[in-house]
Amino acid sequence: MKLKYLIPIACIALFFSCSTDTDDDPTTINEVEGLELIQTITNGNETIELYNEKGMFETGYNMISLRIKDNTTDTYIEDATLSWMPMMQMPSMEHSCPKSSITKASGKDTVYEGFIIYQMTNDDGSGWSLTLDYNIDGTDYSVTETISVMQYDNQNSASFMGSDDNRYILALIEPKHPGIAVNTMKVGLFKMENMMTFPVVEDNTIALDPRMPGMGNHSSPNNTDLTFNNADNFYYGNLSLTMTGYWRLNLKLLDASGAVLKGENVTEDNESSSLYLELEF
Ligand SMILES: [Cu+2]
Repeated sequence: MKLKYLIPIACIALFFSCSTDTDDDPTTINEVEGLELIQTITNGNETIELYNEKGMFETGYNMISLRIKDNTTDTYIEDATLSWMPMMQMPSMEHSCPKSSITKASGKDTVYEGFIIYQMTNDDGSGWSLTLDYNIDGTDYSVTETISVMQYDNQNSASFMGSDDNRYILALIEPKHPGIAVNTMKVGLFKMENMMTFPVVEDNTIALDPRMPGMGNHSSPNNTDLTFNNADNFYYGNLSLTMTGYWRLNLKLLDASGAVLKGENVTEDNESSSLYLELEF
């Protein structure tokens, strides 16, 4: 056959093969696009993949995406149920940390997601393990694997004793990308009921006073205190950042009756609250 006939045939063949791939084959859609692999955990016939934006666990709030691969068929399982238990082994005891349940990521076929808030770690990232329990087609599976949790640069979470003798864990979730603006500030607040149980604390107030210690400890206008949102169980307020640099977000935790559980006002004589989070941009 002459070349002038072959070229159109080749083009038509290419067109059909391409359009077929994108329309019908779900494996060409990358459901973890933009995420970095943290770790894979193999358990018999399944491999569990853990992802987040940075490809590593760090102290503070971690949003985590998971997939379960069936190693026999090399496909991702779409109808599993999962739960998890992070554990830190310390010299004298072991404890867990605040975590969400694991749910199917909205609009995704193969991705599940949830969050874990690591309140501490060892200098070399050691100490933590993650147990994953999952059910596929009525059969239960469980696997435990060592994980690394690195220390985040700034104080993005705080673990403290309240004046009511309860231990609390507070974690900064937003702003993830702060700007010179009034930013939405989102935090999670949990009570350490025991070594394993960290329920959400509802209906408290978190007073906010951001300061720049490197610049005469100046504040910023139009901040608002954080209040509880029962739609998603997090606290929200307005965080005003007037310039780039290091900010100390001085906080005061008040219970539903207005009693101070932790933190102090920033004054001429007291440049920082004992309860604070840090932010640098
Ligand atoms: Cu610990």
